[in-house]
Amino acid sequence: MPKNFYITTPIYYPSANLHLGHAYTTVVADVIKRYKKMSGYNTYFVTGTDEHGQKIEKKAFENNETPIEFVNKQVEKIIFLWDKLGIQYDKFIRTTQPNHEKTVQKIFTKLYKEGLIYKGNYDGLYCESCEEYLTLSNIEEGVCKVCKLKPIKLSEENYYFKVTAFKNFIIKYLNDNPNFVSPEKIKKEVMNNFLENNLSDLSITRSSIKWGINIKEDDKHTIYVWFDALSNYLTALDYLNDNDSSKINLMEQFWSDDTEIVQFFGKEISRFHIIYWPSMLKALNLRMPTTLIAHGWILFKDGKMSKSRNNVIDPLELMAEYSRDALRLFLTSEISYEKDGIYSNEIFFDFYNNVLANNIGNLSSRVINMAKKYFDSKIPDVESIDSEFYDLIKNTIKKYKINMDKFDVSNAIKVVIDLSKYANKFIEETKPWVMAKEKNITALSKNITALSYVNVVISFLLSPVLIDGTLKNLNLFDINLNDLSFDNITNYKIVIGKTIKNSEILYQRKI
Ligand code: ME8
Repeated sequence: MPKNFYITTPIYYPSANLHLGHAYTTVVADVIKRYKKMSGYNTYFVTGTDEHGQKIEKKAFENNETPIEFVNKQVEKIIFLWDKLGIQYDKFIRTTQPNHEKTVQKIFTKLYKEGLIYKGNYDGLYCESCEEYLTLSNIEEGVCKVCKLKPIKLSEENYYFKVTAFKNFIIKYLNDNPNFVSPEKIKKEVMNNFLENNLSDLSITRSSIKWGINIKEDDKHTIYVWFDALSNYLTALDYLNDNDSSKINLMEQFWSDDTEIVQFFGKEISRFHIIYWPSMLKALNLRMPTTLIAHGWILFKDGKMSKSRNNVIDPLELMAEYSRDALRLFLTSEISYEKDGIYSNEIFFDFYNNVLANNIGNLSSRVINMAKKYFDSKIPDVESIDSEFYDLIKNTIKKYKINMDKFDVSNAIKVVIDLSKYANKFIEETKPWVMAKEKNITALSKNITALSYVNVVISFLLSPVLIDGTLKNLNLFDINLNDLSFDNITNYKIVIGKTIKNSEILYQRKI
């Protein structure tokens, strides 16, 4: 039976157009999903939009629109962006969808009845941009540490979720399950700064905000965005939604004990995902995710790229200039999730030329041209290929899988890029044109077969990333991606007898 795999991104605020940072999270999740599918898993990938709250209400007002008119337009743009980027999500969840809203009300009622939600008063500071109550540890020089905007003063009656009741459980769970949160540094930060000190119950309703989900228990209150938003990971699986019994039960399939559940998000929302989210799950008697991955930020040399700082890069523009493959490869290989990554137009330009045009694309066209010239485009049948080269290829496949299975996408891709560099060097060193001149047909045959094979391996391993180029390249080598698997890719004979088509420039060099 195939195993199940569930992956999520944060659901993004549609308050402004999404930028390269959002594209980063979504592309990495997409690549992981595609890799898991390639490895034989049943996969489910959820992304979506977080549409309630003060910030959206304000934006809609500024645009002379009702909140729902405003978010509908924004969501259309986001879906367009994901489509352009080739994101294969299985469910796009919107927090304004009736099923989501009803389930959030049910969750509230359930926890309220169990005494895990109670009424109280809040008096303090609030960051409108982050939709978050701030404690002193969130403030630096009078502004919110994350978005650098000034918080407002708030005093209101709220319902609270008893997070403190789960403090010991969460601490023990984090200690007993070293792979639950990655990277380790973030886990420690959340433990030290929030969990072991400063933990208080979470305010989960507002009486001052109209644009939110009403609660059945008190018509003055709407649900606070984070409680609403975190629930999406369950409502996307139709949790507590038993209207349609003919549908497959997604909760049974993708929140079951043997499902691998991976949740990917930026480090600034670690506290919500590492403390509040597991507390909600425990309160609902549901299992914990397998791994929570808090990734770093894409920065400019002088600071974070963010909507609130108005310094964003539009992924659509980069795709129009360089192709979606280029953007997908850049985001997944250049930016490692353990650290922040720097973006600049020059870095992207150099990356494109060095890695895609001069390395991966160049390798393919060199091999195709040589096969055409020396073997009339038919890949020769040989008894063996250079054993050192063959070992290196097999080792690359192994390392790629080890890294991917740890969700270390950037290192997985880097080993494939290294293989491509090595293959180009192999051509320089073995000089097939000299073999041809000396009529050393045996050596030349082995060489061209090995180089065709390495090309196919590179395309297969990069197929979750280079979604257009690898299909094109495999097609040139007369191979169908669906016929390749981790079982047959380790055998060089898969290319023997194939007739190569005419070369095509996969990634045009930029000047
Ligand atoms: O926080 N670098 O939504 P949001 C890398 N609605 N990733 C970045 C980034 C950057 N510079 N900027 C944004 C919210 N991101 C909530 C989430 S989930 C239950 C609710 C990515 O629109 C990163 O994944 O502010 C980050 O966590 C997310 O976008 C924040 O998106």
